[in-house]
Amino acid sequence: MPVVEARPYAYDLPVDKAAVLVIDMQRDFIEPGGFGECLGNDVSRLQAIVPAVEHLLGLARRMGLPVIHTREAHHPDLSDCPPAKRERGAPSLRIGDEGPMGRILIEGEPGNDFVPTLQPQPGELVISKPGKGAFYATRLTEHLQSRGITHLLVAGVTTEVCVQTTMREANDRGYCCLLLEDCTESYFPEFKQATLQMITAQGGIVGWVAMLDQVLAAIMSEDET
Ligand code: C5J
Repeated sequence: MPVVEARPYAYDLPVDKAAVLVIDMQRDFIEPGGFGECLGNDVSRLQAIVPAVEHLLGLARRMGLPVIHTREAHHPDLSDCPPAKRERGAPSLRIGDEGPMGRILIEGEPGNDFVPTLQPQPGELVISKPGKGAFYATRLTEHLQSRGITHLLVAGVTTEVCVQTTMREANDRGYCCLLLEDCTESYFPEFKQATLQMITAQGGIVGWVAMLDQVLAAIMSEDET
């Protein structure tokens, strides 16, 4: 079995029980002119990880690992959006309002789609989620159980919000999660670093962290033996 040099210690990767989980690589969070930028965020930080996530998807597809893409999305009538989520804060645009790329966080709108180079391929699972965590109000658990998945290689944005929430949910459900440091990003670099520390503290209380190259190295060294 490949063993990834990870933090806080080595991560055993049973490839027949592993899937790649890509969180919310959506145009509205990542592209200039989208909702994220409209809120005053520097989206170039998030754009910078797109090539690494492409590499991860290429690796998964070559190896035949299941790939799951999530997107934060609500129904057009907002029936799955709690008022507390829509009314929070004093943003210039709220969920469901018309934004630069269509209605904010509404399924089917251009900004809600994945960035062009990270589009799902036929046969890959797409989970639309109304919350930050990918397990809340979705059928992700059932999908993972039906495929015998126990290990998740996690990527996506933003590290401290939807990625961390999903990892904590997965951890509570018994999944062994490895977060790929160069395949995740935040608008706030200090939040990313704090999240990596929180995940790996106390003997990996939430999971493991490694770079994509460390996963590649583990797989290649296994191939050579
Ligand atoms: C946020 C996300 N940040 N995908 N969504 O609201 O992290």
